Formats: sequence, structure tokens, C-alpha cells
Amino acid sequence: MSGFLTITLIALVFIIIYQIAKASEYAAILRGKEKVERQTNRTIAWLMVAVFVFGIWGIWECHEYMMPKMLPISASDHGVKYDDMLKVTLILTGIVFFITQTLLFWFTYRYQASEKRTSYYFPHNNKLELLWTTVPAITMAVLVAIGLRAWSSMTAPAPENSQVVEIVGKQFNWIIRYPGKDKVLGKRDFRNINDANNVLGLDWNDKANHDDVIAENGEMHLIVNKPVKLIIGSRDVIHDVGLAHFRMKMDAVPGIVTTMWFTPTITTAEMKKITGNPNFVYEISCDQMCGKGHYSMRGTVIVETEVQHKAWLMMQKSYYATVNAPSDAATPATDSTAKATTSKAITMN
Ligand SMILES: [Cu+2]
Repeated sequence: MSGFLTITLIALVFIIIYQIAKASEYAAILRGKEKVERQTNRTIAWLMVAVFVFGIWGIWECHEYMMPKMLPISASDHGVKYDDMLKVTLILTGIVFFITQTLLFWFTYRYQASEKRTSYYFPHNNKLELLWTTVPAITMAVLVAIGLRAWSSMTAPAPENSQVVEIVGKQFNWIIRYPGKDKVLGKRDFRNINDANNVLGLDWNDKANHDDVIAENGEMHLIVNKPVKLIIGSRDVIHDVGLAHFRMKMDAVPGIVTTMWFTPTITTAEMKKITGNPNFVYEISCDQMCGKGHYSMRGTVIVETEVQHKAWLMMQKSYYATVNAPSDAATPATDSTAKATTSKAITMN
């Protein structure tokens, strides 16, 4: 029934359009073709002005609505540089856009078809060609130079005093590892990976691993105003560590270690006040489609003071101690257990 109604409605719309077209044809014959054409031209010219005004208003509204969602407050020093570059680019291109579009729509209105005017033949002008080639070229070169400067500072080696945190993606969550008192992350080998007691495949023969702390809930604790170097990896497919508030992202590739560094500048507590949102958390998103549970790969970042961070780290039990707790495992993860774990992991595969 609804199908029949839809077809009838479409047919009716066609009949109405056809009748209107016929009526205008008859009106043209009665009033004179030229008069009707002049009126149509004027209507189209005014409609073009309306399109321009509504278009500019629409762009402004979209900007107001989308910018806070797409570009949350920047909470890293790199983020401020990114935002400045974006602002400069948007202002420059915005000015050019506004001038060219205003001229385009003004010309369609001002020079609508008229029998009193003949068109002016203007095929070429060397000065104009030179002007609109060199000015954009110089502007683009300056923008690229600013971008390259920022890029080289962001991709430069992390400062010596950086906090080091490892983040490893897997289908479908993030595993985060912190070095213990020795400030060194121990070696790991994918052949040691075992979901039961060695999620990152840590090599227990390497003593540096014994005090490392692992957070499997995807919570990353960072120190405010201290550079952090992220050591990024993946256990299975390609993921991507996306940190929108810090304007950073980097692929997590199986078999390859990638890194990135930045300095968080606003603590989570301060951000709660700035945003007026008591539940605010910095998010880690996976920015690479990695499987059916991709949407659920949400982690969080807690930015805190150095004192708070030390206190938090003191409370954490090392992963080595956790997996070797008497109640959890009958046998300690000695060298032989590591070997057994290795063979188990291989058998599982
Ligand atoms: Cu993903």
C-alpha cells in the first residue's frame, strides 16, 4: 500500500512540475519571451545572492558548532604549535576564500544578462597572471616552512630527562608499561607472550623487567610539564595511538617500535576546572581500523604532578611480583618458567 502511495506521489510531483513548465511557456508567449527571460535572470541573480549569504552563514555556524568538538583544548606544548599553524592557515585561506567568493557572487548579480550590455573580451593579462601565481606560491612556501620547522622539533629525539612509558596495542585494548626504580624498561620478546601471566612477553632473565609496572586497564599516568617519550608497539595488527588533546598520533605496528614525545601542560584536575566537567578524562583512541572491536579500544591518560605520580607509582605492584604472587601462581617465573611459557605460546599459535 505504501509503495503504491509513493509511486502516486512521485507521479503527482512530475505532473505538477510539467504543468508549471507549461504555464510558464504560455506566459512567455502572452507577455513576450524577452520580458520573461529578463525576469528569470533577475530572480536567478537574487537567488545567487541568497545562496552566498546562507552559505557564509552556514560555514560560520558549522565552524562554531564543530570546532570545540574537533579541536578540544590543547594540553601539550606541541599541541599549541599545531593549533597556531592551523589558525594561521585558516585565517589566510579564509580571507582568500571570502574575497574570491564575494567577487564571484557579486559578478553573477551585477553582470546578469542584459540586452543593453555587450560582453567585454578580456583573454589575458600578464601582470594579473604574475600576481596570482607568485603571491599564493610565496604564501604557501611560508606556511610549509613554518610547518617543517614545527615538524622537525616534534620529530627530534626526546629530551634526556623524559619520562618513558611503553604502550602496546592489542585486539582490543592498550597495555601500558612503566619502568620501575631503575628507570629502565626490560627486554621483551613476542615469543614469551602469554595472556595468563606475561601479556607483553617480558624476558624474565632481564632483571630490568622485575620492577616494571603494567597497567592492563589502558590507564596512562603522565607527569605535567615533563616531556614523555612513548615507546609504541602492537601485539597483533596495526593500531594507532591517538591523543587528541595532545595533538599526537602514531601507528602501533607489530614487529616495529615507533616512538613519539610531547610535554603535557595541563593536569587532569586542572582540565576538569577548565572544561567545567567533573568527569573529564584525556582519552587514548585507536586511530586505525583494527577489527570488529576497534570502537572499544579506549584508554585514558591521567596527567598529574610529579609528587602525585611518585605516590601512585609507589602503590603499584611490579608485574613480576603480580604474576609470581604465591596465591596466583604455584611456581615463580624463573628462567625455566619463561622457557615453558615460550613453548606454550608457540603451541597456542
Ligand atoms: Cu583500532
